[in-house]
Amino acid sequence: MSNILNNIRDSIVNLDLDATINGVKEALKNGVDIKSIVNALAEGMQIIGIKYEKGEYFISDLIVAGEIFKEAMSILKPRIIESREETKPLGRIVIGTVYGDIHDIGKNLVATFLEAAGFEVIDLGVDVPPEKFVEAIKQYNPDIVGMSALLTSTMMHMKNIIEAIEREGLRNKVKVIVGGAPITEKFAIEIGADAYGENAFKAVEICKKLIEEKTKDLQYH
Ligand code: B12
Repeated sequence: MSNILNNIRDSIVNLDLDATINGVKEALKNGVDIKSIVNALAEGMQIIGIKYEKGEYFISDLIVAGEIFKEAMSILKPRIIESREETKPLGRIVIGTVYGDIHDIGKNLVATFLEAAGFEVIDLGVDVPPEKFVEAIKQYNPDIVGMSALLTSTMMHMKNIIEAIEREGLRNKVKVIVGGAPITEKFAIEIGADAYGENAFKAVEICKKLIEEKTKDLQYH
């Protein structure tokens, strides 16, 4: 089993689309759980990031890796959605990658797993400015706002977005969860977010807790 997963990880690291896709199909055929397959792909992406940092890979390689990841996810996504736990939405979440940042693989993964867990997800896409988050809160009245950032140069934008939400008097209406490779729990607290999610699986767990907290908040106010 771990052999199949190592193959998937190595295939994406080698930027081999066919081998990655075949690996994912083989894993599914052998009954490997989806979480492990996604983890193997994500681990591969991390290795690719390290290779890029070392100058072994170039930006074009990152683009190819991103495409391979998306292809692999297109096979997994229907299965993830099929395994949906709930029928009645658990809550509504608006999610987006902050402005200046176009990384969306992690954000999409979080959105997919939240959907599978029974959340209604409104995805604002990438490069999302504060006004768009504010508008979306007014339009959709979500329980949770999720923000993703992959660059150290864009992570501070999360603070600006939270401040914009505050300025519009909407901060008490939503819980804010942040995530992305450079984000930490400490950073999340510093910028005034309610929660930090390390990965797509944790994101689901934490969003469920945030909904519980929100229900309690409403009881006391
Ligand atoms: C693929 C990739 C790209 C692709 C993105 C394709 C796409 N559609 O997303 C492309 C080629 C476009 C790209 C471009 C750039 N990239 Co890039 N990229 C990556 C790479 C290799 C992988 C990212 C990824 O998809 N990981 C896989 C996913 C599954 O993991 P994840 O994103 O971390 O998400 C998980 C968690 O973080 C969390 N999470 C994520 N979002 C959220 C949100 C919420 C609410 C929650 C709860 C959780 C959560 O859950 C996710 C799932 O488990 C990383 C390396 C790395 N280590 O991250 C570099 C990396 C992020 N890129 C980097 C750089 C420098 C760039 C460029 C500036 C390069 C350039 N010179 O142009 C540009 C910037 C473009 C821009 N303005 O955004 C640097 C950032 C360095 C820094 N300190 O800021 C990295 C770290 C590479 C490196 N080691 O140097 N990149």
